[in-house]
Order: sequence, then C-alpha cells, then structure tokens
Amino acid sequence: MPTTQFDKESIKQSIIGKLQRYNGRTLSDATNQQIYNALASTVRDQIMQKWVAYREKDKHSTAKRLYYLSVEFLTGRALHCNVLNLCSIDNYRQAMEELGIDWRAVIQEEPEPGLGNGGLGRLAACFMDSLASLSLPAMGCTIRYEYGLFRQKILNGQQVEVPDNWLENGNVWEVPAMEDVCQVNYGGRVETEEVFGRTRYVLRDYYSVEAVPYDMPVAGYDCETVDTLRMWRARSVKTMDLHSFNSGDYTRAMHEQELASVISKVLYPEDNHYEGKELRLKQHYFFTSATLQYALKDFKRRFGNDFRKIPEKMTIHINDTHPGLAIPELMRLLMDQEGLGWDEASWIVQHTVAYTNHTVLSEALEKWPEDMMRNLLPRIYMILQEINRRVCARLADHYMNGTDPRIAGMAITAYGQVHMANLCVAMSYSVNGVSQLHGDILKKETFHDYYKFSPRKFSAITNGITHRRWLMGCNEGLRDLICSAIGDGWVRDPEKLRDLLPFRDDAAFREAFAKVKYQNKVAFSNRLASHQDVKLNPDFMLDVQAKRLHEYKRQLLNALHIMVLYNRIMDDPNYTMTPRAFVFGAKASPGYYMAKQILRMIIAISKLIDRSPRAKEFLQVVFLENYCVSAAEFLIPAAELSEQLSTAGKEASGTGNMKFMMNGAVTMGTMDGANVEIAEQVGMDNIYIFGMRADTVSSLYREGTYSPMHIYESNSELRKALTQIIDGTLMPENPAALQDIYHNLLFSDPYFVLKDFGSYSMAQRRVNADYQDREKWLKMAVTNTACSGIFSSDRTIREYNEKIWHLG
Ligand code: 26W
Repeated sequence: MPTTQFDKESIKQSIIGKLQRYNGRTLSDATNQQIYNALASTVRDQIMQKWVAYREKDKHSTAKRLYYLSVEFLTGRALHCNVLNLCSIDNYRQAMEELGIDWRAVIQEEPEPGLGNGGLGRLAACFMDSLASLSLPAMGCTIRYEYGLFRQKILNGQQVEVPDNWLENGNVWEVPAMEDVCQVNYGGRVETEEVFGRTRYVLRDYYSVEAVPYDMPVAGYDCETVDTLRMWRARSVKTMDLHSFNSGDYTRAMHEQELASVISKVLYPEDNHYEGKELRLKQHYFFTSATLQYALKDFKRRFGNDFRKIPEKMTIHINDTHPGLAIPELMRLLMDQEGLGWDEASWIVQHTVAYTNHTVLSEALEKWPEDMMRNLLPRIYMILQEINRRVCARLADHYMNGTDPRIAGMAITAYGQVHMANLCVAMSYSVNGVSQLHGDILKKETFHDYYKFSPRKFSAITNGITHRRWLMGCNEGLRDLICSAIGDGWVRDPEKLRDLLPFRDDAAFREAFAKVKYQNKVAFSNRLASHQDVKLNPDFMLDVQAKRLHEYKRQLLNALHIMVLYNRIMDDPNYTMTPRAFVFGAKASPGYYMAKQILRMIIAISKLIDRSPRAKEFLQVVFLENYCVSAAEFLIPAAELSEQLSTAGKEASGTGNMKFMMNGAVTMGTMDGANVEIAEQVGMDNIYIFGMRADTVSSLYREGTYSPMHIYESNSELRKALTQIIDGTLMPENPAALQDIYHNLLFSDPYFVLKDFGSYSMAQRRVNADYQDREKWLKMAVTNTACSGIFSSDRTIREYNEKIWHLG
C-alpha cells in the first residue's frame, strides 16, 4: 500500500478550510494558536487514514502483541515528529511558506504533554517511536493526567511550582475509545462462594470508578504502522446523582464525580523517591487493571478461551515496579472472572509478564504498607499473600531451611510491607537492567539472591533514544551536514553514522560541523532571550548539566567547581581561561528539601558572577527555567560539554548523556550507567572520565570510614569554596540560608562530592586546554556523533524483541 501523502496544495486548502469552519477566521486574522490547531488537525487527518488502514489489518492479525505499561510517557510535542515520520516535512514547510506562516513559531504553540518526570518517562516515549518505526505491534498504556509535571518558575532565586494545565485548549491528537470503557473496583470485602465444588472469591460493597481510554496514534517512520498510546481517564460511574441535583444539592451531586476524577488528576512529581501515598497506589491499580481488562478482552476476541496461549500472544511489559499490580490483577481476572485454577493462572502470569528495573536507590524502591493494600484492594492483597506463601515455601525448600535470613529479603510481604520489586522479580519471566553496569549491579547486589535462584531470567539491555526526535528533528543543521557527507543510510540504520569517522580529518567538514554548532548556540541563546530575558554569549564554550535535581546526580560537584574557577579569576589579576557558559536545567521535587537548596545555590552563584565585571569576562551561569522536552530540543543541539557526574553505581543508565553525544557534545562523566558504554564507543581520548569507580564506591559504603572533613582540610581551593556557601559571599542578604548544604557536605557527604572533587577539577583543566585546540576539540565532537548510532532506541527495541518479547 502506498504511503498516504498530502500534497502541498491540499495542505493549504485544508488549513484555510479548517480556520474558516472551526474559527470563522481567514488566515490573516487567525492567531498562531488557531493556525496550530488547523495545521495539527490536517496532520492528524493524514495519520488517521493510515491508522484506520493499519487497525483494520491488525484486527485480524494473530501476531503476538506488546502492552507496555508505564505510569509515565514523557512524549513531548507531537506535531513536528509526526510530520517527520510521515516524511512530509517538505510538503508542509512549503505549504506554510506559501501561506506566509512561520512554521517554527506555529509548532511552538503546541502545549507539551509533560506526562513524566524524567528518564523513565522519556524512555517510554522513545520506545513507542521505535516500536512503530520497526513495525512491531504495541500499545503503550498509561494515565491521562489532567495536570502533567509542574511548570517551574524561578522567583527570588527559588523554585516555584505552577500547575501544568496542558489540556486547557484541547488535545488534537487524542481520540476517545468509548467501546473500551471499563470499571475498576476499590475497597469492600472478599466473600467466598462454593460453586460446583469450587471456591469462588467475590468482592462485595466495593466502589467503582470508570476508566475511559483516550488513544493517541504513534506513526512509525516511513512505514504503514501506526501504534497506539492509550491513556486512561478516571470518571465517576454514576454520571450525576439526579435526585440531589434536582433537590438543589449541587455540591453533593458533583462530589461523586470529583472523587473519582482525582485518580487521573495529577502526575506525582517524584523521581527516585518513593512515598507510600494511597492516591498513588490507586493510580497504579487504576491504569493497570483497565489495561489488563482490555488486553484480556482483546485476547478473547482473537483466540477465544484458550488462555494457555496467552504467553504466546502477548507480553505485558512493566516499566519499573509501578505497574507491578499487573501480576496479581492478571491472576485475579483469570481465576475470578475466567474460572482458571491457581496453578494455571500463575503459570500464565509467569510466562507473560516482563519487568525492567530503572533504579537501585533504596529510597526509590516501592514498598506499600500491607494495611493500605488490604483496605484498598482486598482481593489483590489475598492473592499477594498467597504468592508470598508459595514463594517463601519454595525458597525454604531450596535453602533446606525455613528460617534462612535470605528468605525475608526475598519475600513479597514482610515486616508489614508489600515489596513490589520482589513481587516483580519472583513472578516475571524476564528481569532486565538498563545498562551493562546496572545489569551487573542487579545481579551482584540488588537482586543477588534471586539471581542465584534463577540466573537465566536476568539480562541487561542498554537504553537508547530515538534519533528521529533527538537528531533529525531537533538538529536539522547537523542532519543535513551528515547527509551531505555520508548520504542518508544512517536514517534507517543509525550505526552507519560511523561512516562519519574519516571526516574527522577533513578540515572543511570540521569547520562546517563547528558552524552548525555555532548556529545552534545562537538559536538557543535567542530562545533564552525571549523566554527569560538572559543574554548568553554564543562565543563562550557551552557547558551543560540538564537532568532532574538530585544529590546523587551531583549538580553540587559542578557548582563547587564553578566557585573554584570564580576564586581563581578574582584572586589572580593575571589569570585567564577559556570563557565558559554553564547552563543548568533541573526541576526539584517539591518536597525534596536538599534539591531545592542546591537549586538556590546555583542561582546564587549565577548572581554572584553577574555582579562581578571581571568574573563575567570568563564565566556565565544560566539557570534554564522549566527544563522540559521542548527546552531540551533547543539546548542539546547547542551543547559542547555534557556533564554526567553521578556517583558511580547510582545512575542506572542515563539517556540525556546519549542525546548530548549524538549532537556532538563531549562527555565529562564518571564510569556510571551508560557513560561506561559511551567511553567504550568513542575511546578514552574522546571523553573525560573522572572519579571513583562503582566497585570502589560500594566498598567505601560498606566500610563506612569515609570522612569528608579530611578532604576539606587538605584542599584549600575546595575549602574556600565551601566556606563561601555560608560566609555571605553567595548569600549576602542571608548568609545562613544554605548552611544545610555546607553541613551535609562536611559531616556526611553521602554521594562523595568532596571525594571526587580533585579528580573532577583535574579533568576540567584538561577540557579548558583542549577547547583552545580547535582542531582537537572538533575531532572529539565529530567522533561523538559518529559513534552514537548504537544508542538509537531502534537498537534497544530490537534487543528487547530478540531477547524478551519475540513479537510479530
Ligand atoms: C515511586 C517514586 C519513583 C518514581 C520514578 C521511583 C523511581 C522512579 C524512576 C524509576 C526513576 C527514573 O526515572 N529512573 C531513570 O530511568 C532512566 C531510564 O531507564 C535511566 O536512564 C536513569 O538512569 C534512571 O535514573
């Protein structure tokens, strides 16, 4: 079937027609937002044609399907990438030009769906793009949050959170699928019934919430596949209590409605820190149950009641433990609804569910209070207890000792808590880490005892990013330059980017590469000027750390180093250095006190430098407000140095590191997560590696002998920078404001900031010198882009499919 294409003329007609019909406007008096809507719904029309055709074919397919469950999908704006994947960029661009519309301005009108916190959610979005582009049958499943991650404002040097009402002007891309509305039940009590000699479990006195699916098409690149991202919205089962309404009690009538809809009201702004909040548990069960009800319904439509075939026909992939209730929920549906026995249901689950772990930080591992689970989901809790009983019995057998201490560590319910990671490891057929190092840590530490028990379950699949959004979409200058050098084979096979390697030695190519980078810096600095009233000098080297604010990611290492540079400049009138602009992009969880302190410190440093004409000659610090996918699309193509500073062993993979690399930034990083593999790809000459290795960190933790005070005493530059946190240099109007950072570093330093500082500062000296050598630096930059192909999520998805899913 030929790809459905809209030619330039029909695009123009469609936009003008839509403006007239929906807005009663002509082009000349339409706002950019109205034009965006007309343009986006034209693109949508084009996708819908493909979607209908694809779904018609898919309906009759007997192929295995993937359900990818994730509490976050950080998709970013859809318009540009959709047009890119439809291979229609030129048609749309020309149509817009002939209509006199500024394409770049109009695409900025799209509200960004911020339905994720960071890495985990963005990974899920990259995966959807790759799944569709590789023509694999998949449905992404999540919650349709009315409010996404908060928007960040900086007021008086501090973060202020503003609600993200992304649906305010409607969402062009979604379509409700009313035929799949279903109910999710909470509370009540479990009763048993004897039916034909079998015990049946029935839930009584529960309350229900209705789950309404909204589908977003995910069009693959240059192919017929259009997969679906299904987002569930919660609403009350009773549409309205008419009696209360008629008797004038409007508030009571509305009450029910509102209670139900809170479930899909807002995304929790937590990243790598778990809190046992009941609403979060409700959210997790809500979209997991709705998804499984649908998956089972679809299975029955295709294969009838031959449930033993489930593992052959679908994989339920759980993105971290958040959708882990898929395990007891699938058992519940198979036993209570379909009448299967425990052994059969449990066999099916253990061959259908696959689990990816994304973090080893203990404060991030989900453990739900047993009481909460019992009250909110009594039948699910019963099933969890029975799973636990059987798992522990098997372990006792295996260890030939029912009191072996390892059993408590592996149990699903223990010490009044439900341990979600143990549940997922025990009951999934596959457990994977997201980088090679992370996979090893899971085996050696986090899940060591489970690994010994069933080693073949465990694997490592290194994360990836979609090169369509993160190179072709956001860096058109570089895309065109690459195509002019090596053709466009890399678009389908990104590992062909390696063909760029010989161009390192081509001076003209290097200069063209530098020119693209410079233009991207100018574009980024223009965006900054219009969003934040900050003037960034594009002639400064652009050094970027953009990621969630977290102690383990060590923005503090960067901040302290800037203070040291500031002091060198201020203390020595003859000192010079390569002028550098440090850009930070980071949101802090609203309740994470230390993260907010660190954010304040960075802004204080920025102001300190601004006050000093001498420091300003060499340094600039910019805090980029509201770091999000759209901001990243401007920032990353402009970056020259990528800061990846996590304490080794703590960052499961990182994916920002890959985006920077692909866009020609050189990495400054520890041997952590995927940095290790980036180093392998580019070679040690094209990366700056510093700091302790993961094994050293882990023995330091075990020994417990680390004393940051020693380092404070022996390193005078560091000592001075630390003192300036509290002596009024940074915070003249309130010197004590940041004292908790100071104390934390000096008396505890749980992430070894001081320990790694010396090594970091040495590596930064090398950066400073190397950047002066233009030829050397550009060779490194080109090498990074050339070696980045392996980090395309197409490679990641192929690996998942070969090792875990076996779709199609
Ligand atoms: C329950 C609170 C909570 C919320 C989110 C705990 C943990 C999370 C996520 C698992 C945190 C996360 O996003 N992890 C990141 O996942 C990326 C994708 O695999 C990795 O690249 C990052 O290293 C990892 O921090």
